[in-house]
Amino acid sequence: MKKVLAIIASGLMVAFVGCGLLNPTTNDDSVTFTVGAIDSLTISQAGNQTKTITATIKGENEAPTLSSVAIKTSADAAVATTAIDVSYSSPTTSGKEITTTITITVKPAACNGNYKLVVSATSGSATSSQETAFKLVGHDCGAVAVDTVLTSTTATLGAQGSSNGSFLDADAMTAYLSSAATTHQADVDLQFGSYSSNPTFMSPQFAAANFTGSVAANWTTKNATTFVKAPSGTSINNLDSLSEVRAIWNAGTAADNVTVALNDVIICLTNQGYPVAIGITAVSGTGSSMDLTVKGYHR
Ligand SMILES: [Ca+2]
Repeated sequence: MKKVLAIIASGLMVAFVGCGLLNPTTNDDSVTFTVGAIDSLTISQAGNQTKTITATIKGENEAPTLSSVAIKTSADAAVATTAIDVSYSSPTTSGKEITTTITITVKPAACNGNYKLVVSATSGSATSSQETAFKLVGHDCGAVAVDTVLTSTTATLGAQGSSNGSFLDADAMTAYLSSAATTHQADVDLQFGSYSSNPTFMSPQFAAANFTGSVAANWTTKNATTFVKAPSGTSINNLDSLSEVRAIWNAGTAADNVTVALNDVIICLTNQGYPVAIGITAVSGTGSSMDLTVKGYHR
């Protein structure tokens, strides 16, 4: 019977501790947060994207201490720093308020989805967190692994005087003649033509401004595509993984137009944010009548 009473007594003790009756706290410490909006960020396969916001944190009775700044998924899972990294400046204090600048770095390996920035601070006996939701777009890891094996597709491109299409959606490696290209202008990544007497890949934005007679001049969406020419000797047949294509992109200098010749490999950063490798595998005709056979490694 004594043992039973002892168990009941210890149970009551736990209950009192749980209710805080043995150690009452009566203060009005609290923390309030003002954190900038993040909204939507775009993942680029060309490199890191950063977003900088300001967080101001106020303590009711004393300046708070910033205890942590972290990125989590909307389901509270941790996020690898190889995908999304976060850093913050040493907070400045003004009265009972601190301010810090938070930098979120979205890396090519990040995946589309819903995330949140979690800022935690302590003031006196109060510890609180503030969650700021944001969304990442531009890299569907469900459909495309980070280092995916790319698909090879061949297309024919013609300069402005050719009967073959001058416009290419590199994401699908689909060539379009002018009227179809106008229909698909949001997807078109480049125009091929004889520019300044050189066979040239041009972004629709560059063509619209500089290439006389380009239908892109009348488009409402003129993609600002950029290109990197692979080092001489690069074979298009060796570029069947996204990491290989990305490595050439990262090592090069991007431009909105690039001259092309037989056996060249051009990395094109598409409107979808992906680098696509395009190899010139055959050339026929000259000048404004030139036709190219191109082989692209794309998603
Ligand atoms: Ca495209």
